[in-house]
Amino acid sequence: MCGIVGIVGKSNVNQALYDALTVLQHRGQDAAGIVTSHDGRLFLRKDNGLVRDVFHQRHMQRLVGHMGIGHVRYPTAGSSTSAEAQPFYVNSPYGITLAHNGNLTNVEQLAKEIYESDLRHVNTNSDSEVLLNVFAHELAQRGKLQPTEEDVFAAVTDVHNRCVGGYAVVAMVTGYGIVGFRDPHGIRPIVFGQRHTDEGVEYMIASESVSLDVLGFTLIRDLAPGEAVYITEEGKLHTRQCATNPSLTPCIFEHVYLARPDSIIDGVSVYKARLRMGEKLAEKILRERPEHDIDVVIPIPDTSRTAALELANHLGVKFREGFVKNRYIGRTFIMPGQAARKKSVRQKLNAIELEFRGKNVMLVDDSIVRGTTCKQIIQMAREAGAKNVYFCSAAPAVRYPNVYGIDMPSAHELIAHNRSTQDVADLIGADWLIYQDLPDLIEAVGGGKIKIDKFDCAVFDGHYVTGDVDEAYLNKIEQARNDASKVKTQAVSAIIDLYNN
Ligand code: PIN
Repeated sequence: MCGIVGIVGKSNVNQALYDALTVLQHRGQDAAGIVTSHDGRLFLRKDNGLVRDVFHQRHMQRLVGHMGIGHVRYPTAGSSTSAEAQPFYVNSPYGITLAHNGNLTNVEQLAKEIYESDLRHVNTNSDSEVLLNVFAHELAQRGKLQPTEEDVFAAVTDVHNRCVGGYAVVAMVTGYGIVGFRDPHGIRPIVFGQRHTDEGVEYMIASESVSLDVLGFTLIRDLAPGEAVYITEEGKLHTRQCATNPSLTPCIFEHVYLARPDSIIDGVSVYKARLRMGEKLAEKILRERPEHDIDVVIPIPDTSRTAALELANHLGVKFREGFVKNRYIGRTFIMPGQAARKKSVRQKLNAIELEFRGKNVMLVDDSIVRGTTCKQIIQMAREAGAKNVYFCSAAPAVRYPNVYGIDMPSAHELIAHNRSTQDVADLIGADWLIYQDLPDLIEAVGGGKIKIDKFDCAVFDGHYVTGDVDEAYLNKIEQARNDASKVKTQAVSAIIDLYNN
């Protein structure tokens, strides 16, 4: 998962891009980048790290120009080097930079075509660089010295015809404008909005509406699946449906925990969707055990708080904060003679004992993925004196990998893969485990004022909406992830050896 932003302003946009990226930081903490354009020149700064660490005063001063794009990255598959930080750049045609959230499922075939037919070189393993080259090639095919919006939209149509997967994209055509587009299934989110200044109207395209709010832009709307928006450097806005068969199946996991609760995606308030998840869970609990003996509902901070609150309300049970999260986790230093150890849950969360002692507690989390964290949390609740520890997940069991740009473990690392609810309960040590049912989750997200009846729910039901994901593809990504993690482990051991010798 990543965050993207693009702004066409009336004065320098460096600060606004930086601020928007900090608002999107929850979508990726691995790397950050901004590129701006001024007088036909590009200015780029990108590196691994958080937004506040990547950009210093000296970088910001160089990022001049009244249009630009930015990116925060969460590694999706494979290793993540700073060379793969975004935006990416190609010099021909016009000088195009691109930032992308999502994942292409036919990237191997595209990479081959780009090299063998389009005669273009791709320098990293990133599918975003592939996407950029496809877009650049298709725009170059129009053969124009000055591209019009028609040329840009035609190139997006060609991208849709060639690229399969989930993608939300911002690209800047140097000297001309910024284009944003969304895959024909609308899997990943992307919105655009405007703000009025004394010098005129400024436009922003972004992954989530919250970045518009915070910067004083008003939301115009989400991009429809397959649609593109093109804002010229002078500030003229054009939109166009560029796909032949668009159909909205947005990623339901955005609502489970990826997006900020103060965002609105495809017209649905993430916060409201989470409240409804809590309500649905309460109904299920009352169906399963009308005579339940839950004394208190305790959220696992932070995402699950909204669902937990409404769950408690509907059960008529007390809602209490039982865990406090440390917001200032420090770095892990590798000392000579010490192995690198992951920070334990205990360093991040601490229990308030008096909320647990002698009580039957219902812990609520947004989802159970690997099951490693919730197992430790359940143990902490027991050590704090809970009588019984029940656990509920606002999402159904995560049983299948994600291939559309969420960093999810491969199938065999998912605790619920090929396991029943009781198996998972036993493994994580819960006295009772309740998962949200998938139809309830769909109803919670798509059954509010804005009706959406189809979502990408692949992590729950194994149905991949692009239709091209088969066993062989899943095996391949599993292998790639294993190889990448081996490379990482080797790199860490090499560092440790270096210290030890
Ligand atoms: C919470 C994100 N959420 C917490 C991610 C952990 C599953 N985990 C999925 C729960 S927040 S595990 O957004 O960071 O607040 O128990 O499956 O290991």
